[in-house]
Amino acid sequence: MHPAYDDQNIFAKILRGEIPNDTVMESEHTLAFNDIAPQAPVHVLVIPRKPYLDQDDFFAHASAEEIVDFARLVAEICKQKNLSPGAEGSGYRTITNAGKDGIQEVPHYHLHILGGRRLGRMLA
Ligand code: IU
Repeated sequence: MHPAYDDQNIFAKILRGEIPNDTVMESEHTLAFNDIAPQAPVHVLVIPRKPYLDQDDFFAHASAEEIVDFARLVAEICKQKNLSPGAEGSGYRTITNAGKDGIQEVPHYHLHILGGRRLGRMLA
C-alpha cells in the first residue's frame, strides 16, 4: 500500500510558494524548474501541481487533461532547450525515480530532464 502524501515535502513547499524555485516553464497543471544540484548542463524537474506521490499515483489518478498538460510541457521544454532530436537538437534523457529501490528522495512525483552534454550509458 502507498504511504500517504506528505504535504511538508520540499516540492509541496515550492508549489505553495514557501520556498523559491528557478522556474523554467509552467502551465495550468504543471511546474518545471531547474534542479538545485544539476547533473548535466540542462537538468530540469517537471512536477504536477496536484499532490501525487510518485509516477504510479500520477498515472493512475491524474486526469487525462493533467497528464497531457504534463507531457506537453516536457515536449516544450525539450524543444526550447534545443534538446529534441532533429536538425537542431542534441538529444536528452528523462528519468523518474520511484520508491525505495528507485531511490526516490522527494515524495512528490517528478520527471528529470537531463541534457546538454553526451550522457553516459545508464540503465541501472
Ligand atoms: P529524486 O528523483 O527524488 O532522487 O530527485 C530529487 C531531486 O530533487 C534531486 O535531483 C535534487 O537535486 C532535487 N532537489 C531540488 O531541486 N531542490 C531541493 O530543494 C531538493 C532537491 I531537497
